[in-house]
Formats: sequence, C-alpha cells, structure tokens
Amino acid sequence: MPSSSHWDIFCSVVDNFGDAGIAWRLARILASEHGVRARLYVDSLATLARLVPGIDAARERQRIEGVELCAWGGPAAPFAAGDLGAVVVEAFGCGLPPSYLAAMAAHSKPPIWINLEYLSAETWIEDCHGLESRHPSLPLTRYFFFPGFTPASGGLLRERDLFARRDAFRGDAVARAALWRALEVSAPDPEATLVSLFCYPVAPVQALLDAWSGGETRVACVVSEGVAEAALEQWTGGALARGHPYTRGKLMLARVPFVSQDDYDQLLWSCDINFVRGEDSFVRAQWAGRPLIWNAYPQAEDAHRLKLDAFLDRYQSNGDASELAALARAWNGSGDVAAAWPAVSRSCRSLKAHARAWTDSLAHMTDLATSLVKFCLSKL
Ligand code: TRH
Repeated sequence: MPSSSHWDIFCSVVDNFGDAGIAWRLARILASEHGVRARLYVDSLATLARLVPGIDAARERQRIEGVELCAWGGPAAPFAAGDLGAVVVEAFGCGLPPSYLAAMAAHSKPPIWINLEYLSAETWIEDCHGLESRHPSLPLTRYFFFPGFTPASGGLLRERDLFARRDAFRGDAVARAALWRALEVSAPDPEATLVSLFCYPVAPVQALLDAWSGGETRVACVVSEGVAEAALEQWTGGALARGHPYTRGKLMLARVPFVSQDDYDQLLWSCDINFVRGEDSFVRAQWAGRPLIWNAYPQAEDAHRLKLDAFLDRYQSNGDASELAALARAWNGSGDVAAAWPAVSRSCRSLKAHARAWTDSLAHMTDLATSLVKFCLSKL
C-alpha cells in the first residue's frame, strides 16, 4: 500500500469480546507494521475499552496506539461519510452505512471493499477466500477474506514481534512476578499444572472441576472474572472471590481480573494448558505454543462441532494428540470430560511438544494483515 494510505474498518459487536478484539488487533497491526492510517469504527467502545487500556468509551473520536478510534452507531444509524479510505474492511459482514456505500459508488475509484470473515479450519474456506461479489444495485464489488490455517487462506493475525515478546517474558522473572501481582494471586505452585479457563456458559465446567479436584496431579486454575460465574458459584458454594483462592482436593482455583489483551497474552504464555473460546483467544493460545482446549462458539445444528473437528484434524496432521482431541470434544459436548482429563494430564509433556511444533508450523505462514495488504495491492 502507499505508505500513507487510509483504511476504514467497521465493526459491530454481536456479543462478547471477539468481534471488537479482532477488529482492534487488525487495525493496530496495520497502523504499526504497514504504515496504514487506520480508522476503526466500533459500535460498542465500552466493549473494546475492556480489552485496551486508555480508551475513553464516552469519546466520539480518539487516537490510541496509532489507530483513530471512532464511536459508531451501527449500520442503520445516520453516518456522515467523510473522506473515504483506500480500503474499507467490513468486519464479519456487519454492514456498511448506506451513506458510506453511496459515497463509495459515487467515487471514480471506490475503495477496495473487504468482508473479513470468521476463522475456520474447514477446507471449503480456501475455495471462498478472495472471491468477489457484486453489490445487487450499486457498481461495487466486495471481496471475501477468510482467516485460516493454510497458505490458501488469509492466515492468522500475528504481530511481527509477538514471539520475541513471548520468549522475553518467559525468560524474565520480574515480568512474570508483575503479572501475578496484576492478577492479584501469588505465583502458583510450580509443581501444579497451571491452567487458564475462558469458556462459554455451556461448557461442562463442574465436571472438569470434579476431575481436577479428585485427580492424581495438582492443578492450579485461574478463571477470568465474568467467566463460568454460575457454574463456579455452584461448585464452590459462592466461595470464590478475587484474591481468595479456593482449594478442594488437588485443585486450587483462583478468580483473576479480566485484564487487557496484552496482559491476557502473558497469562496464556504462563500456563501449561489454556482453555480458550471464540476466535481471538483461540488464536492467541496457539501463539503461546502450549496445549489448548477450544470451546467453539455454540452454533445452531451443532455447526461448531464440525469446526472443532476440522481444527483437530489439522492440529493432528503432523502427529497424534488424541488425548487432547478427546478432551476438546468432551468440552464441546461430545464425551465425558472427567474420563478424558487423566490422559491429558499424563501426556502433558508430549502434548506440549506437539503444541510447540504446531505453533512453529503456523509461524511459517504469512500473517493475516500482511496477506490482506498484499491482496488489496493486487486489486488496485
Ligand atoms: O469473547 P468471545 O467469545 O468473542 C467472540 C464472540 O462471541 C463473537 O460473537 C464470535 O463471533 C467470535 O467470538 C468468534 O471470544 P474471543 O474471540 O476469544 O474474544 C475474547 C477477547 O477477549 C480476546 O481478544 C481476548 C480478550 N481477553 C482479554 O483481553 N482479557 C481477558 O482477561 C480475557 C479472558 C480475554
């Protein structure tokens, strides 16, 4: 892209954090690594403010980490289309404001219009990646851009310095101690298997806690605030509060604050196994290079199970991780987590080696922002 090129990214928060988290991550990488003047419109700044320090959710416009961040009323709200970007990214088919579309259509050289899709490991996405679709009434073309796990897809979001920061953090006792202070817990027992837990309310949390507390090896589990609230309250009898770990049998359970995206990365880097969900935490856990158990976003007709199977197939393409796959399937409703956990616990060392190899294989792929810039250059 020309170095001063301006891109508009529109994001509507459907639920939870992933939509805003991904749009933000893309905008920040475009600005910091590709010299793009990134303008991000989000219809829930309050959501993004939970992930990114320094955002004032009450401000219409602000500049954060090189990104121009704008409050947006959503596709149906009145919108004054100002200067158009060279590229406009519609995150997850959120819809563009009609006035913006009209300005695009009236322009002699309309922006390149990208629909950033959801991540999937399914093979069909490779056939759809990069396809174009004509607008039904305006002289505009939209391109579908699919994140994915193969070079035939758009790749995965990854900052250029991510692995260097990860490895430096792991080698820095002071930084690690600072993380535990920020999480308001003392550094966990090094003999215990350290687990982070981020999941949807449907996950069989209590069965897993039973397996951990009654298991053979010690487990220290940190759960972010707002996660699995009801299940944890029932299981502990309401005894779990920040700064007051709860112990039963072999399990130590600690409630930790919901931290910024960057601090959450550090938490993932610190744990032996990460339970993650949705899309962004799922990808970040892969960059951690440690075993992960994914809670796929629940979808109608169990479509999420197909996504999970597709991921587990890819994850095991270079070697067996069947213990992890069995637990992941059980975690998503197909199987018994209590029966699946002991094998994961016993194979932790080999599952870690497998996870490292998986991360290394993904690291060879071009990252999503670079792929997107290249794709847009090819459409200029
Ligand atoms: O929050 P999610 O479930 O988000 C989504 C939405 O459900 C969305 O509708 C769906 O389409 C999408 O998933 C696939 O899960 P996700 O994607 O992992 O996003 C969570 C974000 O929250 C991610 O950017 C990491 C961040 N996070 C923190 O910054 N701090 C924390 O303490 C935690 C636990 C997470």
